[in-house]
Amino acid sequence: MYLRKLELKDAPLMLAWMHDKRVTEKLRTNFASKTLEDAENFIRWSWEDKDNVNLAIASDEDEYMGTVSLKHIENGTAEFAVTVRFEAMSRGYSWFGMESIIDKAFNEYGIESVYWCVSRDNARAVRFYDKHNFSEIVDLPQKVLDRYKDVENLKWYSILKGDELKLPEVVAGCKVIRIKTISTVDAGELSFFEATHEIPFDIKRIYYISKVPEGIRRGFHAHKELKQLLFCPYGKIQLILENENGREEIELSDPSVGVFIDRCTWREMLWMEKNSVLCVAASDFYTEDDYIRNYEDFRKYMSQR
Ligand code: T46
Repeated sequence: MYLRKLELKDAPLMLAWMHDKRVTEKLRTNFASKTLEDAENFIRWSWEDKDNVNLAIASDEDEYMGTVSLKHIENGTAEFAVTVRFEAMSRGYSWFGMESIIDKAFNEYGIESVYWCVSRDNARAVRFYDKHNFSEIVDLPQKVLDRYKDVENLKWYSILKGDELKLPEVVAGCKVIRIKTISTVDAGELSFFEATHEIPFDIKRIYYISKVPEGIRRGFHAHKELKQLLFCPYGKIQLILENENGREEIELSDPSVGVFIDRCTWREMLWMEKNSVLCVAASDFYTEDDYIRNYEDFRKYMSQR
């Protein structure tokens, strides 16, 4: 996936989400009346506009998946916004769009501070931004607040140039760990962990999953007893975990980050970039008896514990 200029060929898919209630229900603008011509005009306008940046989030196959924006660019600040098609939701496109445009804001457009807001009723979005340690802001310029004067219950966030996009510390109760990493000037880095020193189980098996096309999902099972450390030494993989703590996702794209799954947890893995590699250190040998491969069985198993 990558960011690129909006193109006229994106207009039909842009119009499709504008008419899709599943996408627009939480948006302030009423998109239902928009036409194909409106979408095309927005795209043409995006090429000329100096106060706003609107880019397409595209799949590896160059299909338009959504729009990510920096709006009202002035005095080194900009407002961030993202909208993705229903088909692109929970597939890592929004997060990718956000990360990429914030990177561009700071490194290409000379912006020092990016801000945005979300309804406090949108619990999933609030939890997502809180978990990534974005700062809540309370003292916004009146000019910005005036744009939202008819909207109540908003939570405002910001990120400043120099702040790191932080990883959450846990995903669905599973610990996110930093794998020790030694960087070499101009010669990459080396990451390592040592059995029992860094991870709290004896490693009996290591396996890795490779040569997976972009957009493919694997997993769809839980383990009853197996403990595992999952990490992605190359590429980008979204890991979706579900257990008694809820259903949450994390993007694995940094070779020095791993997730330790130490409890019965339903998992799904989405290959966000082709050829990404998922490596797993496991506490036991392979045994099919430890798998719960049916989601209803997993729910039942969890409720009986
Ligand atoms: C997990 C996620 C992250 C073996 O014969 N030995 C092994 O060590 C493993 C891991 C798998 N297999 C066989 C079982 C299946 O016939 O390889 C085939 C593919 O396994 P599966 O469909 O379970 O692959 P994924 O990618 O859905 O899940 C794997 C692991 O199985 C699982 O433990 O947590 O990766």
